[in-house]
Amino acid sequence: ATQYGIDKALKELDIHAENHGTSFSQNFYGQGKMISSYSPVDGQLIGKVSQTTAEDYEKVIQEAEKGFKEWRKWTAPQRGEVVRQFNDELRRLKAPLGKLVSYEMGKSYQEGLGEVQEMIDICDFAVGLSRQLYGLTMHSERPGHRMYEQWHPLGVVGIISAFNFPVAVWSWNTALAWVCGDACIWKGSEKTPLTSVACQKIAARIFEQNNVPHGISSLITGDYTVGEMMTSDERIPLISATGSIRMGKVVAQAVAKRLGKSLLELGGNNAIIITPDADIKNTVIGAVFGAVGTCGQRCTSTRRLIIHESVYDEVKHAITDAYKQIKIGNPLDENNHMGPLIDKDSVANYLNALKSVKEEGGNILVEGGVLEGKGYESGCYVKPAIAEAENHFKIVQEETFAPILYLIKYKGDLSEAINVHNDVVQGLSSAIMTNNLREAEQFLSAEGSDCGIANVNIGTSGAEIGGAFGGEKETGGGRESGSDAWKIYMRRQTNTINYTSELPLAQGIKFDL
Ligand code: UN1
Repeated sequence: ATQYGIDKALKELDIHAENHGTSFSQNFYGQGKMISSYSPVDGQLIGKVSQTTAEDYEKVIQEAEKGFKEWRKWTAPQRGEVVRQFNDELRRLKAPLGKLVSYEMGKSYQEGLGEVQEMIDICDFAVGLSRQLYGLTMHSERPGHRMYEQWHPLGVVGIISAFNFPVAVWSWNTALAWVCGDACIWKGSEKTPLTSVACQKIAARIFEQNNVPHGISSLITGDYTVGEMMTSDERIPLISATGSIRMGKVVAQAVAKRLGKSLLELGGNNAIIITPDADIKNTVIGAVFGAVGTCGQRCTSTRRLIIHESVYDEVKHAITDAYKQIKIGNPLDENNHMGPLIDKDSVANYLNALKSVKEEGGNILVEGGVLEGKGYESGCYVKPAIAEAENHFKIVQEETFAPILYLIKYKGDLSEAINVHNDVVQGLSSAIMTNNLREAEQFLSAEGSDCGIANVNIGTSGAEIGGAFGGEKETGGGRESGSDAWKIYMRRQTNTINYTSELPLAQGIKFDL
């Protein structure tokens, strides 16, 4: 690790061996049991944080509520100015933060930098937004009346994020929620606690310099029991949660029970349809990056290729050939394409999936397996695998968070491929590779892809922050990041103002006294 400058990065981010995991300001505290963070890169202990206890949480929520009451009085451009300064700090610390993401989570350093770039981009977006947050004006049916709507800060927002994008997903939520005037409490993944601590330190420092009230950025740490403190808490009007479908169903029910709002970003089972008119060279790049990037642990990772029979063999050979070039190893070494899985549980899931696909009659084209020996001591490095399979296989219907790609053949026209494509419970990201205008438009039409994201001639992963990010069906329906995703972080108020000396009723109702 020292060789790749991890010690220096930790120092620049002010991360020590023991950082308490609860904070509503620059001061970390907490008495809970210690969680150790081991790097999947080399198996080394990076540091420890304490799990948030019920008592710790109570301090955080009370401070957040108190802070919100002040923060909502700041103008949105004033709040935007704080986000702008926070972003300057992210730009300055891009390299060390990208490195820590790579070391604690295991994605390639380039992808770690890319993730911090997403934070920078959403902050820029949020700063611009702080002078917008537009509401509509309407024409009243009554004379001498003005009608319009305005957007007010919502309150305390609870953010639950996953290990795979340990910093960007937090920023998609917070950058918007902060300019909207909300206080944010973040439970990062207990698998990547130090990246959370690093982010909280940056925010708390900039906030303190600007006299932002305490509790506008808070951090809590731990397993699902800590998440439950927020989901069941009626003081939190919005819970934004990213993770598995199983987790999302639990969160959604807990929040709905108290009539709170939830924004859910759950599993994907993303496919690329490859038609007879596809550009094969670009298809290979898009599909391989989509399948092995982040070691197959993006919610947008490519899991299925649905290939027309006329180009099936050509695509199959091109992809299997490309897999031979993939270098697996320390993700901080920029010669490698693919780092480790997050932990050994994840390796076990990967192995089980490979076993299942064989049992269900799949044909393994590129054999997977766990890597051993020098450089692979953490036990988390695996080979990316490819299997020929059928869409209805139980294992193909599931999201396995690992680099396993399924090849599925279609014979008829594009409608058949779209049927196969949509025949899964998830609906996050999708793509078609074709130079045929009719096919591309059919895929994007109401009868086409049923996903929240549908691309033409690019892969399924690597969305830009400017669009709304999220998906349909069991992906949960939430939208984060760009477009008008900010609206969920605010409450809408419709105002009607009568400036006459009469009091006419709407709908022409007569009521004389
Ligand atoms: C995720 O995997 O949770 O579109 C987010 C992408 C990234 C974000 C992925 N911009 O692949």
